[in-house]
Amino acid sequence: MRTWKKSQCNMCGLACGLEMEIENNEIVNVRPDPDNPRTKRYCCRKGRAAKYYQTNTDRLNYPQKRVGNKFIRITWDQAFQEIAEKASAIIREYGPRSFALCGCALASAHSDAAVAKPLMAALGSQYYYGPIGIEFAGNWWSHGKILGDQNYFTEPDEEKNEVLLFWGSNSYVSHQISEARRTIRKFSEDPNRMVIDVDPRMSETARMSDMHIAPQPGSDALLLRAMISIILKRGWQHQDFLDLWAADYDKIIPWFDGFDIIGALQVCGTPYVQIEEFCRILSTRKWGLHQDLGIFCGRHSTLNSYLLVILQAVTGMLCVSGGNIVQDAFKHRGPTTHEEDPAVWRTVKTNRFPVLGTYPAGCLSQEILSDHPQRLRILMTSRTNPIRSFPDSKAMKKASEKLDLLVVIDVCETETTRLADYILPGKTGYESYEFSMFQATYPHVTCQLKHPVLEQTAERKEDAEIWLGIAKAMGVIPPMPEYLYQAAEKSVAENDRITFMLTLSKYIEEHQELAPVMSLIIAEVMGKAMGSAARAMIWAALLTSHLGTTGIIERAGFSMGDKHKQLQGHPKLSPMILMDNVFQAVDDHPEGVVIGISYRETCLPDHIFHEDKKLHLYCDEINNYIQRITPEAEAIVIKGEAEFPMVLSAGRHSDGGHNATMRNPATYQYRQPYTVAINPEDATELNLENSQNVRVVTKTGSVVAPVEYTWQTSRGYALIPHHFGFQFDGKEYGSGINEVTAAKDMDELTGNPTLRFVPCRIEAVERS
Ligand SMILES: Nc1nc2c(c(=O)[nH]1)N[C@H]1C(S)=C(S)[C@@H](COP(=O)(O)OP(=O)(O)OC[C@H]3O[C@@H](n4cnc5c(=O)[nH]c(N)nc54)[C@H](O)[C@@H]3O)O[C@H]1N2
Ligand SMILES: Nc1nc2c(c(=O)[nH]1)N[C@H]1C(S)=C(S)[C@@H](COP(=O)(O)OP(=O)(O)OC[C@H]3O[C@@H](n4cnc5c(=O)[nH]c(N)nc54)[C@H](O)[C@@H]3O)O[C@H]1N2
Ligand code: SF4
Ligand SMILES: [Mo]
Repeated sequence: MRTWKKSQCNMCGLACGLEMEIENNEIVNVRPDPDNPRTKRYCCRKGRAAKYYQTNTDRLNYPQKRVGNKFIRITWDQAFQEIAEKASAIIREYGPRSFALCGCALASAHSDAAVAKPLMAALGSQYYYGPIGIEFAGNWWSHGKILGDQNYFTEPDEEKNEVLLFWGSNSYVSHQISEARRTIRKFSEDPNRMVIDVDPRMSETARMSDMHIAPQPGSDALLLRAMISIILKRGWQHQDFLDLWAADYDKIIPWFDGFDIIGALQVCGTPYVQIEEFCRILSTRKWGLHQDLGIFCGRHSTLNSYLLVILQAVTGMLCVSGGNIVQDAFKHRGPTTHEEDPAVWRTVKTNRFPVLGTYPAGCLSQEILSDHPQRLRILMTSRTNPIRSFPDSKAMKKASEKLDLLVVIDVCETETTRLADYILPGKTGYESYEFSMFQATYPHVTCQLKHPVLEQTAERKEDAEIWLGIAKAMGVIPPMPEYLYQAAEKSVAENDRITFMLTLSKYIEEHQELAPVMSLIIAEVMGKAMGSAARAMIWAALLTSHLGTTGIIERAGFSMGDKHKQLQGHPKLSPMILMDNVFQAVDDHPEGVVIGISYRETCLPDHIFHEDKKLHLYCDEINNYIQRITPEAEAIVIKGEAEFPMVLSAGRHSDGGHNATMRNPATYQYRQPYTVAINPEDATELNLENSQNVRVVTKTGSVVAPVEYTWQTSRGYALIPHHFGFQFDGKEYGSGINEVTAAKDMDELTGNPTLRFVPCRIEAVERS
């Protein structure tokens, strides 16, 4: 019998609602879920292809341990026990700085982080690595400086924007904004709205846009400095907004006053008239911005993200309805990192700080390979494949071999599992409970708990449960008393989880030393009662959500109801009673629920966290940095050098492939060939025929790929997709793009890797 079940895609940050048709415990059909309150009837072809992610010839079925060059099958108990003994011994000898955690999230599946991060903290370590340290760090740091909290960053208010601006993002292909293709088409077809794209090449998004600004790759900082200078010079800034909200507007004027606008735009290769018109539009219309890897992995990544916030402020479009807004997700990603705080660890070799708790990805191999006595020795990962996805794969491989202990949790065999000491098989998001923390669509705050749509047939466990198993074996939480399990079971049976919370709080009061691991205790005890640690974790996340005290939840129709009337005035318990009702609704509706409605009118004051309730536009780090962004200095790097005259975009998020998650070649064989895309004029100049093999050489290494002629890319700019360089069913597919990137090439301020600006040369490969 075939049945349709509700689910959610985990391939990109949008977490689109999916309906899956299941027959004989297999996904046979996928369609967008019309009942999903956030994504409605939308999903892209990657969501539709979910069955290729699920059904994989290289699936892992049982725990394995490396013995010599072979892996042998072991039991879960043996795996947990041995991992715990080895990790504990290493930490005892070398201290907690020897331990790092990595990954713990897919683009939109975050349940395992809720267990793994408290485990890391309980072991005394701060070292968390993940893709955040590849993409968002500079942007979050910038918002942290200006708004006062790294959790809140701006996105376009698509419902009300007049202009939708993409900067370094190819959203028509990569999505990343809600209902991307539908939204872009809507703006493009509406005579009163427009799409503007800033991208060196004629991407799919640029082709849909009404205005395409094509700066030289890597020249965005110059362009942004020139644009803000034009706006201020013309007196187009939104002075009322600045007077009302900015604490220190005067202090940033010197960054732009007297700047060589003409010289800068010449280096950018963008005509003055076009840029002036662009500035006029941004100063007179309601615009919203989506920035992505062209900025995050570009040159001057953090400075650019910072200047993009300044651009929003000077045009009065920062945190305002119709402009750029902040989505209120139901859970914070973590506490803001104050890097000046001496309690925040710097990496020992590279002296880097984290942003929102995440260290730069490029540091990982360097920190393992260093000979510092406090170097990293233990790495535990889930839901990531750092050998492929972190900069400099060769260094990552060497580092993995040097580690004393590498534990990898994955659903299938990968480049990283092959180097592990222990491989632990996870369930996919369709075999287990799962949730994403990126679930907002402005002004609606939504929440969806995925329920398993497939039965488990092999010896796999939910990721959150695996982390919990390691935590218990390491003694991070002691055995729990039976009465707590009973209280949890009763509370679940009676739909009254607050009573359990009261019992647990009392237990923690009596065992203060367990307060820091309370979330692990919930995962264990409530996880048992609910049949899933991940399900218990979303309950805990909702119960402690900061939204519980904002009124945002009540606006979506939720109340405390009749439960625990006698506790309803209690300042701590009232929000929990409210949020427990929200959990009930979320658990009852696997298609997702609108759990809150943000306040449009007060977006700005609601999201300024500085004590003076003002925007802090100035900071010393940017002041020092921006002085170096001059046409003369920038031209030298942007124009390239003789040995490496071209620029490689080391990665391209293209239609058929998805990072390294979508390994089954059936999904992209004809949509996403493994090529190096270059402009036909460059190809002619280099005397290259379409489809012939070339070697792309960078200072780190080289890869061989067939040439693809395309007018989509600009002169001097080559692109290789990053989905390749893997084995599937014993066969090799392409080369990993991080064979040619360098771990050391990272943003000066926050350490994002420079993956979209890799100087290279292209050589013909001799035909045999
Ligand atoms: N189909 C598909 N979709 C995906 C993914 C996938 O693998 N496949 N991955 C998902 C993930 S994890 C992410 S992070 C997103 C990424 O989504 P995107 O960031 O949209 O993906 P990219 O293809 O890297 O697009 C970056 C754009 O920036 C441009 N660019 C490069 N250098 C510069 C520069 O110096 N300045 C400017 N202004 N632009 C520049 C490039 O030409 C390119 O068009 O996609 C998500 N969606
Ligand atoms: N040079 C270069 N490098 C890049 C990029 C680039 O453009 N160029 N893009 C960067 C970006 S934006 C990102 S987001 C990263 C992505 O890189 P990673 O964080 O490494 O993510 P994926 O490549 O998607 O790999 C995810 C892994 O999780 C596994 N997996 C899938 N589902 C589950 C599950 O339910 N449980 C468990 N335990 N495992 C699961 C998959 O099998 C896969 O091995 O790569 C980055 N690296
Ligand atoms: S847009 Fe993202 S979340 Fe939605 S279906 Fe596509 S890959 Fe999945
Ligand atoms: Mo990403």
